[in-house]
Amino acid sequence: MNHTHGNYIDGQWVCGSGSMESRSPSDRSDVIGRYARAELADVDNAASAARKAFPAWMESSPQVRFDLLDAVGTRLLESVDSLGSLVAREEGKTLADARAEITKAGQIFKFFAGEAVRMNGELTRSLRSGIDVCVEREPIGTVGVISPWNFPVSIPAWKTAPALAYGNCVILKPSELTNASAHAFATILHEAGVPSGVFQLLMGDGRAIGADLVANESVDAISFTGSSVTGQRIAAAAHERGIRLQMELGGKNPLVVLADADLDRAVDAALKGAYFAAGQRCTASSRLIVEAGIHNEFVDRLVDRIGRLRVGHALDPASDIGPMVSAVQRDRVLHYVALGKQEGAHLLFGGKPLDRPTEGYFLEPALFVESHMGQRINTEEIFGPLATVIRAACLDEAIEIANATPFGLSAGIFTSSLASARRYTRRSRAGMVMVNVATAGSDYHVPFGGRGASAYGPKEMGRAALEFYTQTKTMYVAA
Ligand code: TXE
Repeated sequence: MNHTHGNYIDGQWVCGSGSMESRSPSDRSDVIGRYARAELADVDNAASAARKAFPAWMESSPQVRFDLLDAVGTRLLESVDSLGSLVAREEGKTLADARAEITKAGQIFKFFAGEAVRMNGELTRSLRSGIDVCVEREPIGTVGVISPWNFPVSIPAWKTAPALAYGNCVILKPSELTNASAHAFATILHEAGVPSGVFQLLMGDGRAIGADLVANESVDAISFTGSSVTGQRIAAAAHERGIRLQMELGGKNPLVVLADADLDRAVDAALKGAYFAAGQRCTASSRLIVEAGIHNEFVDRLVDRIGRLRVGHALDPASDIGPMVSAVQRDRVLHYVALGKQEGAHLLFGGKPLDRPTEGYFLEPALFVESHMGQRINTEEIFGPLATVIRAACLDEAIEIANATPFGLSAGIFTSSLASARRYTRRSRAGMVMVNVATAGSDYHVPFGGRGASAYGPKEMGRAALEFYTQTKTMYVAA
């Protein structure tokens, strides 16, 4: 295992002096590969290659951009099994989840292939006679994409695809925990024929290479998904330079279950929303707000289902949940389990590390009950298989609890009352609201993103992506 996989700069695979090893969180003895650690000079080289490539890419025919994105989409869809296995092995999500992620990434590229062709402007009459006004959309330039580990292919895809479709160049800085997945994604773009400098990959530490990317004067915009703390650092640096910024920063998503809900469906959505993907989704249902009349029955049924979840190696098809991505993430969840107990919540199920035949970061899914909003386990993002149940007397109290965090990404309600559902959807402070649907899971053709502390800047995906990845130019034309 001496080979080092390089960064992708100006159409070449480049290795510097340093490298990082990627290992499976399901089995610490499983070494996936070695990956080059970018240096400051690599950031400079990538940024100037992008600057050089931008004019031709911006001027390229929409058909050229359609063809490239369509080819990338096809290759992603053809590699659902191989790339899915790699993502499961490296990130720790189950094979089924990983395959679904690659499928979505492929579909996103196909969608934005079409958007490249549909990139329309606006033609209108001036208020002054004899003058026409044309509002044209143009790309911004070089976009730095800084991505996390929890969706190591689909998040780079949903940022890269619109950026390229609208004529921008991209420099991707993936999480250092999922270099193998990012390298495989870059390989697909390379093989599909992306022109040199239009898409590049820089692997390395966030605080070094990620920060250098934000600071580089040839980078015109940053799209980031990750933690609030890192988001604040990036925002400070981006504002200093006055560049365009979009951030997706996680959540503390409420799922309200009213007494008139279909309990089977509500329990199923709570279980999957809270625990699948080991709770490592920004849209995970981490707070289950249950109306008093059905509280006990809901909890009994949920605990029964949690007890039947199989936690194991991500590549084992029998596993419902894989390991945590890293020791840091596992210890973070264990810290919150201890904190919840100290704060007086009752740990009804789980919360302990699990031994499995291979050495990995396995955790028993945890459920706290008798919990309330005065506890930090209900206000801070934990990002693991840990959910709380909070009792609510009525719909209005449930809404108040649901809105009582600075976050506002996804919010759900289970009820058979249209009136209750509409009251909830109107009063929710989240960017995405689900009625009788789990809080996790979203489509690529409509806006994705949150409010408050969950997001900054324009939404992602669908037509909303146009807002971030293009800028308008207003032309006044007289004959
Ligand atoms: O995220 P970081 P981490 C949350 C979740 C999780 C916590 C920590 O709560 O427990 O974040 O995860 C790069 N300048 N989410 O430490 O640090 C870094 O290299 C520029 C929520 O992995 O935010 C990586 O590529 N870049 C979430 C990316 O930022 C920097 C998904 C994210 O890393 C940088 C993942 C810097 N100074 C974690 N420091 C979601 N919203 O879905 C780091 N990076």
